[in-house]
Amino acid sequence: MRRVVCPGSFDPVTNGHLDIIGRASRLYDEVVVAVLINLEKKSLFTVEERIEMLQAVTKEYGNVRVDKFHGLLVDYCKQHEIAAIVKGLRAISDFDYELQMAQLNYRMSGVETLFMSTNPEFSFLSSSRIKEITRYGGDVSGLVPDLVHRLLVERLRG
Ligand code: COD
Repeated sequence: MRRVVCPGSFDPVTNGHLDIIGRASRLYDEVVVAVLINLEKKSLFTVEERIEMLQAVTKEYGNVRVDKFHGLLVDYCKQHEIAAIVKGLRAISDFDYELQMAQLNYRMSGVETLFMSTNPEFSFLSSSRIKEITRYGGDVSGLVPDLVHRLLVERLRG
């Protein structure tokens, strides 16, 4: 079974994340979307809320499973027999950071990282910008799934 992981914070999932997950799901037998439990970082949505959103928006793919993890991603990969990490690359600024992580992860474990170039339609998207725009009354419809849009507006504008 060719199983890969798409890891992230997903606070919340955007159409950029979803594009990478969907494309990976067409290439591999199973895609595990793994949400990082990071107690040091303040998040808008709880890990459980993020998992529920991800499950709802990836349901149609059929071969995508959503899970959470803490600690090192490569330890999670070993425990779950995952041979590769799939990441989306937006710009040069992502590349420096992602290359270092990919090389460290390989050095630690032999787990490969595969990069997919972002769909240009979503290359400017990040969860933090989405939250900022929504908080100040901007419209992010079309940039996140409808369900996420509703929950964002509810949480940030009451
Ligand atoms: N288009 C395409 N892809 C995108 C877009 C977009 N618009 N936005 C994000 N992505 C992709 C990127 O590949 C990104 O890596 C991934 O989605 C997740 O994005 P975020 O912002 O939700 O998540 P991050 O960047 O906070 O996630 C970082 C990880 C959790 C992957 C990382 O910190 C990690 O692996 N942590 C575990 C601890 C560990 O193992 N550390 C050692 C590393 S060497």
